[in-house]
Amino acid sequence: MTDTICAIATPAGNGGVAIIRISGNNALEISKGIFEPFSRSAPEPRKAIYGRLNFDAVTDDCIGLYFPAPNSFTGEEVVELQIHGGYYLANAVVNALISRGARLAERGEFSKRAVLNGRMDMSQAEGIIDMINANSLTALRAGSRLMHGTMHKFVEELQAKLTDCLCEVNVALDYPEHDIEYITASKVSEICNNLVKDINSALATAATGVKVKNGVKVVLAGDPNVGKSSLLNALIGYDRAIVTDIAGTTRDTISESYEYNGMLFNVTDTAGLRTTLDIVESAGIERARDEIATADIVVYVTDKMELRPEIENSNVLYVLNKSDLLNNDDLINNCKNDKNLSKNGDKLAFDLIISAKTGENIQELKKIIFEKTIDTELVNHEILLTNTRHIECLKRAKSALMQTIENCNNTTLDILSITLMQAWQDLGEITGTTASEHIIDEIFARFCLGK
Ligand SMILES: Nc1nc2c(ncn2[C@@H]2O[C@H](COP(=O)(O)OP(=O)(O)OP(=O)(O)O)[C@@H](O)[C@H]2O)c(=O)[nH]1
Ligand SMILES: [Mg+2]
Repeated sequence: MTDTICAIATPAGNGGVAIIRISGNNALEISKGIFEPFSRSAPEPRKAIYGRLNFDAVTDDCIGLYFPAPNSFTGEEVVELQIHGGYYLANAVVNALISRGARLAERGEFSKRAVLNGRMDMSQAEGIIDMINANSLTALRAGSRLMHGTMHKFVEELQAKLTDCLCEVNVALDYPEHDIEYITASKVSEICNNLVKDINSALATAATGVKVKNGVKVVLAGDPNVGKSSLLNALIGYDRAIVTDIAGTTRDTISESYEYNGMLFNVTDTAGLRTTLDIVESAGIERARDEIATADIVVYVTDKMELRPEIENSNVLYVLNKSDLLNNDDLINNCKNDKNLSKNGDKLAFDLIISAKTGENIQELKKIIFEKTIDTELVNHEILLTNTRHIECLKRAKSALMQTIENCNNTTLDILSITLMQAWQDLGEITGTTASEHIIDEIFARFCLGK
Protein backbone atom coordinates (compact mmCIF):
# COMPACT_ATOMS: atom_id res chain seq x y z
CA MET A 1 0.00 0.00 0.00
CA THR A 2 1.38 3.41 -0.97
CA ASP A 3 0.82 6.60 0.92
CA THR A 4 -1.30 9.35 -0.55
CA ILE A 5 0.57 12.30 -2.01
CA CYS A 6 -0.58 15.76 -2.98
CA ALA A 7 0.89 18.85 -4.65
CA ILE A 8 -0.01 21.96 -6.58
CA ALA A 9 0.22 20.94 -10.25
CA THR A 10 0.07 24.48 -11.65
CA PRO A 11 2.96 26.99 -11.48
CA ALA A 12 3.64 28.92 -8.28
CA GLY A 13 2.02 32.36 -8.25
CA ASN A 14 -1.41 33.91 -8.64
CA GLY A 15 -3.61 33.00 -11.59
CA GLY A 16 -7.19 32.28 -12.56
CA VAL A 17 -7.15 28.63 -11.58
CA ALA A 18 -4.84 26.35 -9.63
CA ILE A 19 -4.96 22.56 -9.77
CA ILE A 20 -4.21 20.40 -6.76
CA ARG A 21 -3.42 16.78 -7.53
CA ILE A 22 -3.89 14.00 -5.00
CA SER A 23 -2.82 10.41 -5.67
CA GLY A 24 -2.87 7.23 -3.59
CA ASN A 25 -5.24 4.78 -1.91
CA ASN A 26 -6.89 7.44 0.24
CA ALA A 27 -7.09 10.20 -2.36
CA LEU A 28 -10.89 10.15 -2.47
CA GLU A 29 -11.35 9.94 1.31
CA ILE A 30 -8.84 12.67 2.09
CA SER A 31 -10.24 15.06 -0.53
CA LYS A 32 -13.76 14.50 0.76
CA GLY A 33 -12.50 16.04 4.02
CA ILE A 34 -12.28 19.44 2.34
CA PHE A 35 -14.50 19.10 -0.74
CA GLU A 36 -18.20 18.40 -0.77
CA PRO A 37 -19.97 17.88 -4.13
CA PHE A 38 -23.26 19.78 -4.53
CA SER A 39 -24.82 16.64 -5.97
CA ARG A 40 -25.48 13.81 -3.53
CA SER A 41 -24.87 11.05 -6.08
CA ALA A 42 -21.58 9.11 -6.05
CA PRO A 43 -18.73 10.90 -7.86
CA GLU A 44 -18.73 9.92 -11.50
CA PRO A 45 -15.27 8.99 -12.77
CA ARG A 46 -13.56 11.46 -15.11
CA LYS A 47 -16.49 13.92 -15.00
CA ALA A 48 -16.34 17.45 -13.61
CA ILE A 49 -17.94 17.56 -10.17
CA TYR A 50 -19.07 20.95 -8.96
CA GLY A 51 -18.88 21.41 -5.22
CA ARG A 52 -17.82 23.36 -2.18
CA LEU A 53 -14.33 23.62 -0.78
CA ASN A 54 -14.48 24.00 2.97
CA PHE A 55 -11.56 24.03 5.40
CA ASP A 56 -10.22 26.23 8.19
CA ALA A 57 -13.27 28.50 7.94
CA VAL A 58 -12.50 29.15 4.26
CA THR A 59 -15.08 28.24 1.64
CA ASP A 60 -14.85 28.40 -2.12
CA ASP A 61 -16.65 26.89 -5.09
CA CYS A 62 -14.48 24.44 -6.93
CA ILE A 63 -14.43 21.62 -9.46
CA GLY A 64 -13.25 18.14 -8.58
CA LEU A 65 -12.25 15.32 -10.91
CA TYR A 66 -12.03 11.71 -9.84
CA PHE A 67 -9.92 9.14 -11.68
CA PRO A 68 -10.31 5.68 -10.13
CA ALA A 69 -7.35 3.31 -10.23
CA PRO A 70 -5.96 2.00 -12.48
CA ASN A 71 -7.19 4.39 -15.19
CA SER A 72 -5.44 7.48 -13.93
CA PHE A 73 -2.15 9.22 -14.69
CA THR A 74 -0.38 7.45 -11.82
CA GLY A 75 -2.38 4.23 -12.01
CA GLU A 76 -3.63 4.96 -8.48
CA GLU A 77 -6.77 6.63 -7.13
CA VAL A 78 -6.42 10.24 -8.25
CA VAL A 79 -8.42 13.35 -7.40
CA GLU A 80 -7.79 16.74 -8.94
CA LEU A 81 -9.24 19.91 -7.48
CA GLN A 82 -9.54 23.00 -9.64
CA ILE A 83 -9.66 25.93 -7.29
CA HIS A 84 -9.20 29.67 -7.60
CA GLY A 85 -5.57 30.27 -8.43
CA GLY A 86 -4.27 32.17 -5.42
CA TYR A 87 -0.79 31.24 -4.31
CA TYR A 88 -1.75 31.39 -0.63
CA LEU A 89 -5.08 29.62 -1.26
CA ALA A 90 -3.46 26.74 -3.16
CA ASN A 91 -0.87 26.24 -0.42
CA ALA A 92 -3.58 26.39 2.25
CA VAL A 93 -5.50 23.63 0.41
CA VAL A 94 -2.36 21.49 0.27
CA ASN A 95 -1.80 22.03 4.00
CA ALA A 96 -5.43 21.08 4.69
CA LEU A 97 -4.93 17.85 2.73
CA ILE A 98 -1.69 17.12 4.59
CA SER A 99 -3.38 17.62 7.94
CA ARG A 100 -5.98 15.04 6.80
CA GLY A 101 -3.40 12.37 6.03
CA ALA A 102 -1.81 13.17 2.67
CA ARG A 103 1.90 13.83 2.25
CA LEU A 104 3.51 16.52 0.10
CA ALA A 105 4.71 14.88 -3.12
CA GLU A 106 8.38 14.94 -3.99
CA ARG A 107 9.56 16.27 -7.32
CA GLY A 108 8.37 14.01 -10.14
CA GLU A 109 6.69 11.62 -7.73
CA PHE A 110 3.42 11.43 -9.70
CA SER A 111 5.36 10.50 -12.85
CA LYS A 112 7.52 8.07 -10.90
CA ARG A 113 4.40 6.31 -9.65
CA ALA A 114 3.03 6.26 -13.21
CA VAL A 115 6.20 4.49 -14.35
CA LEU A 116 6.34 2.08 -11.40
CA ASN A 117 2.67 1.21 -11.99
CA GLY A 118 3.33 0.51 -15.67
CA ARG A 119 1.28 3.43 -17.03
CA MET A 120 4.26 4.53 -19.12
CA ASP A 121 7.97 3.85 -19.30
CA MET A 122 10.72 6.17 -18.19
CA SER A 123 11.46 7.51 -21.69
CA GLN A 124 7.79 8.47 -22.02
CA ALA A 125 7.84 10.26 -18.66
CA GLU A 126 10.95 12.10 -19.89
CA GLY A 127 8.98 12.99 -23.04
CA ILE A 128 6.35 14.70 -20.90
CA ILE A 129 9.02 16.73 -19.11
CA ASP A 130 10.59 17.61 -22.45
CA MET A 131 7.21 18.88 -23.64
CA ILE A 132 6.83 20.95 -20.49
CA ASN A 133 10.33 22.39 -20.85
CA ALA A 134 10.23 22.81 -24.65
CA ASN A 135 11.12 26.26 -25.90
CA SER A 136 10.72 25.68 -29.62
CA LEU A 137 8.26 23.91 -31.91
CA THR A 138 10.74 21.18 -32.88
CA ALA A 139 11.59 20.53 -29.20
CA LEU A 140 7.88 20.29 -28.47
CA ARG A 141 7.38 17.81 -31.31
CA ALA A 142 10.37 15.72 -30.20
CA GLY A 143 9.03 15.60 -26.63
CA SER A 144 5.62 14.61 -27.88
CA ARG A 145 7.04 11.78 -30.01
CA LEU A 146 9.00 10.54 -27.00
CA MET A 147 5.88 10.70 -24.83
CA HIS A 148 3.95 8.69 -27.39
CA GLY A 149 6.49 5.90 -27.13
CA THR A 150 8.82 6.09 -30.14
CA MET A 151 11.87 5.37 -27.98
CA HIS A 152 9.94 2.74 -26.03
CA LYS A 153 9.14 0.91 -29.28
CA PHE A 154 12.69 1.25 -30.63
CA VAL A 155 14.22 -0.16 -27.44
CA GLU A 156 11.70 -2.98 -27.23
CA GLU A 157 12.41 -4.03 -30.79
CA LEU A 158 16.16 -4.13 -30.14
CA GLN A 159 15.61 -6.00 -26.88
CA ALA A 160 13.32 -8.53 -28.56
CA LYS A 161 16.03 -9.39 -31.09
CA LEU A 162 18.54 -9.70 -28.25
CA THR A 163 16.16 -11.88 -26.26
CA ASP A 164 15.76 -14.28 -29.22
CA CYS A 165 19.51 -14.44 -29.63
CA LEU A 166 20.08 -15.00 -25.91
CA CYS A 167 17.45 -17.77 -25.85
CA GLU A 168 19.15 -19.57 -28.72
CA VAL A 169 22.55 -19.22 -27.10
CA ASN A 170 21.14 -20.59 -23.83
CA VAL A 171 19.49 -23.54 -25.58
CA ALA A 172 22.82 -24.40 -27.17
CA LEU A 173 24.51 -24.17 -23.77
CA ASP A 174 21.85 -26.03 -21.77
CA TYR A 175 20.98 -28.83 -24.18
CA PRO A 176 24.17 -29.52 -26.12
CA GLU A 177 23.33 -33.21 -26.56
CA HIS A 178 20.05 -32.60 -28.43
CA ASP A 179 19.93 -33.21 -32.13
CA ILE A 180 18.84 -29.74 -33.22
CA GLU A 181 20.50 -26.95 -35.12
CA TYR A 182 22.22 -24.65 -32.66
CA ILE A 183 23.02 -21.00 -33.15
CA THR A 184 26.61 -20.43 -34.26
CA ALA A 185 29.02 -17.72 -33.14
CA SER A 186 28.96 -16.29 -36.64
CA LYS A 187 25.16 -16.02 -36.52
CA VAL A 188 25.43 -14.21 -33.14
CA SER A 189 27.97 -11.88 -34.73
CA GLU A 190 25.60 -11.17 -37.64
CA ILE A 191 22.70 -10.39 -35.28
CA CYS A 192 24.91 -8.06 -33.22
CA ASN A 193 26.15 -6.31 -36.34
CA ASN A 194 22.59 -5.57 -37.38
CA LEU A 195 21.77 -4.28 -33.91
CA VAL A 196 24.86 -2.03 -33.98
CA LYS A 197 23.68 -0.67 -37.33
CA ASP A 198 20.28 0.22 -35.84
CA ILE A 199 21.95 1.87 -32.85
CA ASN A 200 24.37 3.76 -35.09
CA SER A 201 21.56 5.20 -37.17
CA ALA A 202 19.89 6.39 -33.96
CA LEU A 203 23.16 7.83 -32.64
CA ALA A 204 23.60 9.71 -35.91
CA THR A 205 20.65 11.87 -34.88
CA ALA A 206 22.13 12.80 -31.50
CA ALA A 207 23.94 15.99 -32.52
CA THR A 208 20.79 17.34 -34.17
CA GLY A 209 18.62 16.08 -31.30
CA VAL A 210 20.64 17.91 -28.67
CA LYS A 211 20.34 21.10 -30.75
CA VAL A 212 16.59 20.57 -31.02
CA LYS A 213 16.32 20.27 -27.26
CA ASN A 214 18.80 22.96 -26.13
CA GLY A 215 18.95 25.29 -29.12
CA VAL A 216 21.76 26.15 -31.52
CA LYS A 217 24.63 28.18 -30.13
CA VAL A 218 25.38 31.17 -32.37
CA VAL A 219 28.24 33.48 -31.39
CA LEU A 220 28.70 36.96 -32.83
CA ALA A 221 32.37 37.91 -32.96
CA GLY A 222 34.56 40.51 -34.60
CA ASP A 223 36.49 43.74 -34.06
CA PRO A 224 35.08 46.44 -31.81
CA ASN A 225 32.43 48.76 -33.25
CA VAL A 226 31.56 46.64 -36.29
CA GLY A 227 27.93 46.24 -35.18
CA LYS A 228 27.80 42.93 -33.27
CA SER A 229 25.47 44.25 -30.58
CA SER A 230 23.34 45.95 -33.23
CA LEU A 231 23.14 42.58 -34.99
CA LEU A 232 22.11 40.80 -31.79
CA ASN A 233 19.29 43.32 -31.39
CA ALA A 234 18.26 42.93 -35.03
CA LEU A 235 18.20 39.12 -34.76
CA ILE A 236 16.06 39.01 -31.62
CA GLY A 237 13.86 41.95 -32.61
CA TYR A 238 14.37 44.29 -29.66
CA ASP A 239 17.06 46.46 -28.10
CA ARG A 240 18.71 44.13 -25.64
CA ALA A 241 22.39 45.08 -25.93
CA ILE A 242 23.81 48.57 -25.53
CA VAL A 243 24.93 50.08 -28.85
CA THR A 244 27.24 53.09 -29.03
CA ASP A 245 29.85 54.37 -31.45
CA ILE A 246 32.53 53.90 -28.79
CA ALA A 247 34.78 50.93 -29.53
CA GLY A 248 34.73 48.48 -26.62
CA THR A 249 31.11 49.06 -25.56
CA THR A 250 30.32 45.38 -24.94
CA ARG A 251 32.44 43.67 -22.34
CA ASP A 252 30.55 40.79 -20.82
CA THR A 253 28.77 38.27 -23.03
CA ILE A 254 25.04 38.74 -23.62
CA SER A 255 22.85 35.81 -24.69
CA GLU A 256 19.31 35.93 -26.06
CA SER A 257 17.23 33.64 -28.25
CA TYR A 258 15.13 33.70 -31.37
CA GLU A 259 13.14 30.97 -33.12
CA TYR A 260 13.53 30.23 -36.81
CA ASN A 261 11.78 27.40 -38.67
CA GLY A 262 10.73 25.93 -35.33
CA MET A 263 14.30 25.80 -34.01
CA LEU A 264 15.68 27.79 -31.11
CA PHE A 265 18.86 29.80 -31.73
CA ASN A 266 20.76 31.09 -28.68
CA VAL A 267 22.79 34.09 -29.82
CA THR A 268 25.70 35.41 -27.80
CA ASP A 269 27.07 38.90 -28.36
CA THR A 270 30.70 39.24 -27.33
CA ALA A 271 33.34 41.87 -26.63
CA GLY A 272 35.13 43.16 -29.74
CA LEU A 273 38.42 41.33 -30.31
CA ARG A 274 41.44 43.61 -29.93
CA THR A 275 44.58 44.03 -27.86
CA THR A 276 43.86 46.13 -24.83
CA LEU A 277 45.36 47.02 -21.45
CA ASP A 278 41.92 47.46 -19.89
CA ILE A 279 41.48 44.62 -17.39
CA VAL A 280 37.69 44.44 -17.71
CA GLU A 281 37.75 44.46 -21.48
CA SER A 282 40.52 41.80 -21.52
CA ALA A 283 38.38 39.56 -19.35
CA GLY A 284 35.50 40.10 -21.80
CA ILE A 285 37.70 39.20 -24.76
CA GLU A 286 38.82 36.05 -22.95
CA ARG A 287 35.16 35.11 -22.57
CA ALA A 288 34.54 35.89 -26.21
CA ARG A 289 37.26 33.40 -27.20
CA ASP A 290 35.70 30.71 -24.98
CA GLU A 291 32.32 31.32 -26.59
CA ILE A 292 33.81 31.16 -30.08
CA ALA A 293 35.44 27.80 -29.34
CA THR A 294 32.19 26.22 -28.14
CA ALA A 295 29.79 27.70 -30.71
CA ASP A 296 27.83 25.64 -33.21
CA ILE A 297 28.42 28.54 -35.60
CA VAL A 298 30.34 31.82 -35.35
CA VAL A 299 29.08 34.84 -37.22
CA TYR A 300 32.20 36.90 -37.81
CA VAL A 301 31.10 40.50 -38.30
CA THR A 302 33.17 43.17 -39.97
CA ASP A 303 32.52 46.59 -41.48
CA LYS A 304 35.51 46.90 -43.75
CA MET A 305 37.15 45.12 -46.68
CA GLU A 306 39.70 42.83 -45.10
CA LEU A 307 41.15 39.37 -45.38
CA ARG A 308 39.29 36.67 -43.53
CA PRO A 309 40.90 36.26 -40.14
CA GLU A 310 41.45 32.80 -38.65
CA ILE A 311 38.68 31.91 -36.20
CA GLU A 312 38.97 29.05 -33.70
CA ASN A 313 35.88 27.29 -34.94
CA SER A 314 35.23 25.15 -38.01
CA ASN A 315 31.84 26.69 -38.76
CA VAL A 316 32.24 30.41 -39.45
CA LEU A 317 30.03 32.72 -41.44
CA TYR A 318 31.78 35.90 -42.62
CA VAL A 319 29.39 38.82 -42.68
CA LEU A 320 29.96 42.38 -43.86
CA ASN A 321 27.78 44.77 -41.88
CA LYS A 322 26.68 48.37 -42.55
CA SER A 323 25.65 47.74 -46.15
CA ASP A 324 23.75 51.03 -45.98
CA LEU A 325 27.11 52.83 -45.91
CA LEU A 326 28.56 50.95 -48.90
CA ASN A 327 28.50 52.35 -52.40
CA ASN A 328 27.48 50.26 -55.39
CA ASP A 329 31.04 49.36 -56.42
CA ASP A 330 31.76 47.95 -52.97
CA LEU A 331 28.61 45.88 -53.16
CA ILE A 332 29.40 44.54 -56.61
CA ASN A 333 32.95 43.65 -55.61
CA ASN A 334 31.82 41.78 -52.55
CA CYS A 335 28.48 40.33 -53.46
CA LYS A 336 27.82 36.66 -52.92
CA ASN A 337 28.23 35.71 -56.58
CA ASP A 338 31.84 36.90 -56.65
CA LYS A 339 32.48 35.58 -53.22
CA ASN A 340 35.54 34.23 -51.52
CA LEU A 341 38.50 35.19 -53.67
CA SER A 342 40.09 38.53 -54.41
CA LYS A 343 42.16 39.01 -57.57
CA ASN A 344 45.33 37.64 -56.02
CA GLY A 345 43.51 34.60 -54.67
CA ASP A 346 43.25 35.63 -51.01
CA LYS A 347 40.01 35.03 -49.21
CA LEU A 348 38.49 38.46 -49.04
CA ALA A 349 34.80 38.63 -49.73
CA PHE A 350 31.90 37.63 -47.53
CA ASP A 351 29.19 35.07 -47.22
CA LEU A 352 26.62 37.78 -46.79
CA ILE A 353 26.34 41.56 -46.69
CA ILE A 354 23.87 42.91 -44.16
CA SER A 355 22.77 46.02 -42.37
CA ALA A 356 21.93 45.62 -38.70
CA LYS A 357 20.63 49.18 -38.88
CA THR A 358 18.14 48.88 -41.76
CA GLY A 359 17.47 45.16 -41.31
CA GLU A 360 18.71 44.31 -44.79
CA ASN A 361 19.40 40.57 -45.19
CA ILE A 362 18.75 39.76 -41.53
CA GLN A 363 16.16 37.15 -42.55
CA GLU A 364 18.62 35.80 -45.11
CA LEU A 365 21.25 35.57 -42.36
CA LYS A 366 18.84 33.55 -40.19
CA LYS A 367 18.21 31.25 -43.12
CA ILE A 368 21.92 30.66 -43.74
CA ILE A 369 22.62 30.09 -40.02
CA PHE A 370 19.80 27.53 -40.03
CA GLU A 371 21.14 25.77 -43.11
CA LYS A 372 24.70 25.67 -41.78
CA THR A 373 23.73 24.19 -38.40
CA ILE A 374 20.65 22.02 -38.89
CA ASP A 375 20.14 18.76 -40.70
CA THR A 376 16.50 19.28 -41.71
CA GLU A 377 16.10 15.61 -42.65
CA LEU A 378 16.77 14.58 -39.06
CA VAL A 379 14.82 17.23 -37.16
CA ASN A 380 11.48 15.45 -37.52
CA HIS A 381 12.92 11.93 -37.52
CA GLU A 382 10.82 9.36 -35.59
CA ILE A 383 13.85 8.46 -33.52
CA LEU A 384 15.62 11.68 -32.68
CA LEU A 385 17.95 11.37 -29.71
CA THR A 386 17.49 14.51 -27.66
CA ASN A 387 18.24 13.07 -24.25
CA THR A 388 21.87 12.64 -23.19
CA ARG A 389 20.88 9.80 -20.85
CA HIS A 390 19.43 7.83 -23.76
CA ILE A 391 22.51 8.59 -25.84
CA GLU A 392 24.82 7.27 -23.10
CA CYS A 393 22.74 4.09 -22.64
CA LEU A 394 22.79 3.41 -26.39
CA LYS A 395 26.56 3.97 -26.54
CA ARG A 396 27.04 1.47 -23.70
CA ALA A 397 24.75 -1.08 -25.38
CA LYS A 398 26.70 -0.61 -28.58
CA SER A 399 30.03 -1.22 -26.89
CA ALA A 400 28.69 -4.40 -25.26
CA LEU A 401 27.57 -5.57 -28.71
CA MET A 402 30.95 -4.69 -30.25
CA GLN A 403 32.59 -6.68 -27.50
CA THR A 404 30.31 -9.61 -28.33
CA ILE A 405 31.23 -9.38 -32.01
CA GLU A 406 34.92 -9.38 -31.10
CA ASN A 407 34.47 -12.38 -28.81
CA CYS A 408 32.59 -14.31 -31.49
CA ASN A 409 35.89 -15.16 -33.15
CA ASN A 410 37.66 -16.65 -30.20
CA THR A 411 35.43 -17.57 -27.28
CA THR A 412 32.68 -19.96 -26.37
CA LEU A 413 28.96 -19.23 -26.40
CA ASP A 414 28.73 -18.87 -22.62
CA ILE A 415 31.03 -15.84 -22.69
CA LEU A 416 28.93 -14.32 -25.47
CA SER A 417 25.80 -14.48 -23.37
CA ILE A 418 27.38 -12.21 -20.72
CA THR A 419 27.91 -9.25 -23.07
CA LEU A 420 24.61 -9.90 -24.84
CA MET A 421 22.89 -9.65 -21.47
CA GLN A 422 24.86 -6.48 -20.71
CA ALA A 423 23.59 -4.87 -23.93
CA TRP A 424 20.04 -5.91 -23.04
CA GLN A 425 20.37 -4.26 -19.64
CA ASP A 426 21.92 -1.07 -21.03
CA LEU A 427 18.93 -0.74 -23.37
CA GLY A 428 16.52 -1.45 -20.52
CA GLU A 429 17.88 1.55 -18.62
CA ILE A 430 16.34 3.81 -21.27
CA THR A 431 12.86 2.50 -20.61
CA GLY A 432 13.60 2.04 -16.92
CA THR A 433 13.00 -1.71 -16.76
CA THR A 434 16.59 -2.44 -15.73
CA ALA A 435 17.41 0.90 -14.09
CA SER A 436 18.37 0.77 -10.43
CA GLU A 437 16.21 2.53 -7.86
CA HIS A 438 19.00 5.05 -7.42
CA ILE A 439 18.95 5.99 -11.12
CA ILE A 440 15.16 6.17 -11.16
CA ASP A 441 15.16 8.49 -8.12
CA GLU A 442 17.82 10.68 -9.69
CA ILE A 443 15.88 11.09 -12.91
CA PHE A 444 12.58 11.94 -11.29
CA ALA A 445 14.26 14.39 -8.92
CA ARG A 446 14.83 16.57 -12.01
CA PHE A 447 11.09 16.77 -12.69
CA CYS A 448 8.95 19.60 -11.42
CA LEU A 449 6.76 19.56 -8.34
CA GLY A 450 3.26 18.33 -8.98
CA LYS A 451 4.35 16.30 -12.04
N1 LIG B 1 25.19 52.75 -40.65
C1 LIG B 1 25.20 51.68 -39.88
N2 LIG B 1 25.68 51.79 -38.65
C2 LIG B 1 25.69 50.66 -37.88
C3 LIG B 1 25.20 49.43 -38.34
N3 LIG B 1 25.35 48.52 -37.36
C4 LIG B 1 25.91 49.16 -36.31
N4 LIG B 1 26.11 50.46 -36.63
C5 LIG B 1 26.71 51.47 -35.77
O1 LIG B 1 28.02 51.10 -35.43
C6 LIG B 1 28.35 51.51 -34.10
C7 LIG B 1 28.81 50.34 -33.28
O2 LIG B 1 27.73 49.42 -33.15
P1 LIG B 1 27.70 48.30 -32.02
O3 LIG B 1 26.54 47.41 -32.33
O4 LIG B 1 27.78 48.89 -30.67
O5 LIG B 1 29.06 47.57 -32.38
P2 LIG B 1 29.79 46.39 -31.57
O6 LIG B 1 30.46 45.54 -32.59
O7 LIG B 1 28.86 45.73 -30.66
O8 LIG B 1 30.88 47.18 -30.77
P3 LIG B 1 31.66 46.75 -29.42
O9 LIG B 1 30.65 46.35 -28.42
O10 LIG B 1 32.38 47.99 -29.05
O11 LIG B 1 32.60 45.66 -29.79
C8 LIG B 1 27.08 52.17 -33.56
O12 LIG B 1 27.20 53.56 -33.73
C9 LIG B 1 25.99 51.62 -34.45
O13 LIG B 1 24.88 52.47 -34.56
C10 LIG B 1 24.69 49.37 -39.68
O14 LIG B 1 24.25 48.35 -40.19
N5 LIG B 1 24.73 50.53 -40.39
MG1 LIG C 1 28.84 45.51 -28.65
